[in-house]
Amino acid sequence: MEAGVGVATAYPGTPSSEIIGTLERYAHELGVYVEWSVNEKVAFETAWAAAISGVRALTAMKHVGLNVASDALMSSAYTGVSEGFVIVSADDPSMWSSQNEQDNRLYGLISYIPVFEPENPWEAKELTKKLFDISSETRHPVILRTTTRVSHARGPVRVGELRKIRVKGSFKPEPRYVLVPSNARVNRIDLLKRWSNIKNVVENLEFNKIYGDGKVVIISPSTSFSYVYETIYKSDLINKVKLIKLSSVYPLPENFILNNISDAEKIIVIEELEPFVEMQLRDLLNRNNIKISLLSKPYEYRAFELSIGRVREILEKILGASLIKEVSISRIEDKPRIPPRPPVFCAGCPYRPLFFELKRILAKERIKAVISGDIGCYSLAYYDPFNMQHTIVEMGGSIGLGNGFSTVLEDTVTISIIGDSTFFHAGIPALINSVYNRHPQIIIVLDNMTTAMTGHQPSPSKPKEERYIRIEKLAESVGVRYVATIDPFDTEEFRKSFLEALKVVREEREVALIVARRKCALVAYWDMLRDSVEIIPYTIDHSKCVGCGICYNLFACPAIYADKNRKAIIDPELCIGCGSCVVSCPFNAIKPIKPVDQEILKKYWF
Ligand SMILES: Cc1ncc(C[n+]2csc(CCOP(=O)(O)OP(=O)(O)O)c2C)c(N)n1
Repeated sequence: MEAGVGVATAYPGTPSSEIIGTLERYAHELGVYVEWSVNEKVAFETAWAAAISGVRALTAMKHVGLNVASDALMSSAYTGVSEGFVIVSADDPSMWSSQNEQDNRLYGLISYIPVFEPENPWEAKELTKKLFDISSETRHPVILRTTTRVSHARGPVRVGELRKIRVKGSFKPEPRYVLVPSNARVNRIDLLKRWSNIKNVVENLEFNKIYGDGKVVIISPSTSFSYVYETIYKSDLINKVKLIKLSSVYPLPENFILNNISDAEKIIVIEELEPFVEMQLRDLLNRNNIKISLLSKPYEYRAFELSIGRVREILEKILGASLIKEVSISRIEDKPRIPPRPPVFCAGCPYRPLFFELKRILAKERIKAVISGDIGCYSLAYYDPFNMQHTIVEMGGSIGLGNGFSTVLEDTVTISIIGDSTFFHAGIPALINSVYNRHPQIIIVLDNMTTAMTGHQPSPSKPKEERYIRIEKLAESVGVRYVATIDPFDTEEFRKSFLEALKVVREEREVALIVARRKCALVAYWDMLRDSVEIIPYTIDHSKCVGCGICYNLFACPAIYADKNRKAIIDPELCIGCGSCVVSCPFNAIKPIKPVDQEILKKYWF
């Protein structure tokens, strides 16, 4: 807001989602256009178009999101921009919430887009503001790369003047926006010229800083710097080593570094993940024929986050234990132990009865199936007691891999399972492929009308000003042979549809798609609380319960547990009155504590 951003777009993904989520709250008041786009590529393109039309723009995504947007990223360096364009890549070392821990600084290298890293919340704000200016001045996009520790940290910031926000721009047609080969070649030369300008700009970046002095120089990018600083400070080494903190990691501020290493005996680079700064530094020393020894962190430290403890280990290994005094770190072991809890579907989650029934159908009908799963809350079905996904690779990968499985696996039914947001994000092209190239698979779209896993951002199936997109209509329009819509709580209906779909896949060798639609339980619950609707919990009739354990072991709602005689008990504090567990009991022992008005429930759950 202080930089005057006019258009901000994103597709959610931890640890990036809070950026647009926060801006969204003030968007209306400030007149900023904020959008949750359908995927990262679309988010990128929307913001990029604004920036080439003279409107300051920001797009934010998690690290793997930049893979989805990477085609656009590459071209954006060729077109350049006419106003500031900041691309936020929120990386996730240690994979707290991700399928890999790729180091997106490397994207700078391949795309010729400069990469900057903030150290803490204060710097994240100030640096972002600065990057808008750098991008405007150099007419080039920039990447702000954060990591989970920075993204999820809280710290004081000083709020500055808000800049006037411009949301409307103008587009001046120029050949550089038309990347046919003849123009792209001109752009390539122009890109290299802009790059040499960017190299000059980073030399004077005030966020690159020097601390302490000594013949040992430690160079560390901002996202790792805090660990290094604290380790050195606590080891009383602050006056024996010189620390160079880098916020501009690509390109490096070469002269700034050269000036500060002139009397160094040793240089150590400490950075999380890949030796990205180190590689560039080796090249810098080589080119300048400088013979200072450059020491790397041991190979195994490429994986996972750094910490004060790990930085100390690295320094001990490189410098010898004697130099490093015992650093006092509060260890996890000192903290109170929290009982381990397996990851489970929430009470009331519509996915539970669906996976429960699917498991029953596959067992009863003796169906050999490969279950091609996807990324979302439903990924939890991989765990006990459901064990219902054989692959989970990347968003949209369910139907995508399903195309291949159904081609090469004999006597095996391919079942692809995907959520609504993931379907819109990357499932549609894979669906079209499976229809056009005839890959018979049963696709189950779990439509809870939200992007639940990342914090309930909108999905196109959630009504927005009465506008929404119906997955079944889309499937019909591309020629899916069998389309059905069911309520996942209605296990009978699901079983019927599934068996019909199975026939289509087996006998007609065509694609079948089932939309299982019911609101995310948390959304329904919050709406009921907001409207002060009474939640009527369920209970167990112990005269009927035989202690078979199906409800707490196989249906596995966290609100149900066993007493010492193995009989089930429902915790009224955790039960949200959904009633989905009723179908799990062969003895009809589960019932509400008083009559439930189904009409009221319908209003909140659909
Ligand atoms: C390329 C990419 N972008 C974003 C994410 C983060 N992410 C994980 S699951 C998910 C969407 C989940 O929504 P949906 O498919 O509707 O399932 P739900 O969580 O609602 O069950 C997102 C955005 C990711 N893993 N990969």
